[in-house]
Amino acid sequence: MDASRRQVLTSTLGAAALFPALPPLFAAPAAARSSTGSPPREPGLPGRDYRPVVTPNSVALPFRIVDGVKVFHLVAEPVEHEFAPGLAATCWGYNGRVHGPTIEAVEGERVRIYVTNRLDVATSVHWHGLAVPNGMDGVGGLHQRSIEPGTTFRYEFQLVQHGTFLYHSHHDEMAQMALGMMGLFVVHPRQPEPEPPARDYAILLSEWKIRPGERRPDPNEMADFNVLTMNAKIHPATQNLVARTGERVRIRLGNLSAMSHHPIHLHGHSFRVVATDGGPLPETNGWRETSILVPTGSTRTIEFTAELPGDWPLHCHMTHHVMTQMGHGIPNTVGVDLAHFDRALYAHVPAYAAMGEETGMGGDHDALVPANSLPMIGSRGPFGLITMSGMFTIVKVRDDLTEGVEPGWYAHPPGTQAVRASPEELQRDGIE
Ligand SMILES: [Cu+2]
Repeated sequence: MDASRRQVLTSTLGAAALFPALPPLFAAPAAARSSTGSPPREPGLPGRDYRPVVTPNSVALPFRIVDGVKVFHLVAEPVEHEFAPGLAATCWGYNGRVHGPTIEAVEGERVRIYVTNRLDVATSVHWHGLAVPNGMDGVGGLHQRSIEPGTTFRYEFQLVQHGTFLYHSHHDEMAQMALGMMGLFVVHPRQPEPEPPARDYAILLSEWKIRPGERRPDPNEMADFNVLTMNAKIHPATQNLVARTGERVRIRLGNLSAMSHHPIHLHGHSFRVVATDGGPLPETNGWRETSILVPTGSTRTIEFTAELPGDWPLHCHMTHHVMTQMGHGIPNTVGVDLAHFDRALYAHVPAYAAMGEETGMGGDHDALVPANSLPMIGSRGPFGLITMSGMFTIVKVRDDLTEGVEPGWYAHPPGTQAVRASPEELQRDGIE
């Protein structure tokens, strides 16, 4: 961090003189250094100074500009939230949403964020990854008095960097984050990118414990999470991402799960990691990936060119993270003749669905489940059951797209789809 940036952060006369020449080891990266400066720059406007990100299943937090300061208002409150049709819970979020709306701003500008607490317990908000004056860092008890119910606190700071960051409760974190109190904080560069990607998406990963039939996420769970979400939705409620063939796509991935790191995998394409919540990565970083581990408490921003038309899954590669509620804690029935069990169990557990049976996994998706819960797996695809749910969405790449219109399922050109082999071709190729 160089002297000018430190001065912005401390607003203390003479701070620059105290640190006239920091050793290179502690120098800020060029991108951050170029963004410093006082006084604050004028507020950036969407469409003029930046192109807003798309947060699937969510929205941007509105703002107003007062005397050159961008003013936001977050309201912490209970929210009835639907994870997917059939599963809803009483969560805690911001401004009527779980998670909170995405905060978007531009580096150099000054933001003032009011936080009103409409919960019946105290809270605070931390700005994850942002270099702010210490007293704005939001850890209740350490940096500030906690925000008591019915009161409004003011956070105010200058944005001295750009990138993908997060905000979340930093008071009774285990409970409040488990109930949903988090959101994305995207800071656009002051100098617009010379070649911005055609698509810019942001996805926040999180995990929950909601026992079938219950209305409240359980914050005490520390291992066996059963609802794994992208922007607080589980497939098939996750909104698809779309791109035209040949377009460059950016996806900002953040993770604020309680206990899990998520290797997010993209089918059909490889991507480059271009930034973390610590800053941009050098363009000379040519290491390409098809899965990127997003540790909890971090962001990873990836970019790729949508080269192949189709419906390409984007999902966590932990197989239990693309399952949902009913996939946990069941007996191992693989290879067992379940005929007797089925008759006996249905009498007591209507939701029971035997794995591998026609009535269970891979079979009838609409088997009865308890009230306010989801089946173990999946959703209906164009060719039957998609046995993934949870932390799963689809990147729909098309040669032709109409903006704002869901493109539907991909139509595979003749001869480009796996099909059941005919006896003739099996014989031709010597397959027994
Ligand atoms: Cu995962």
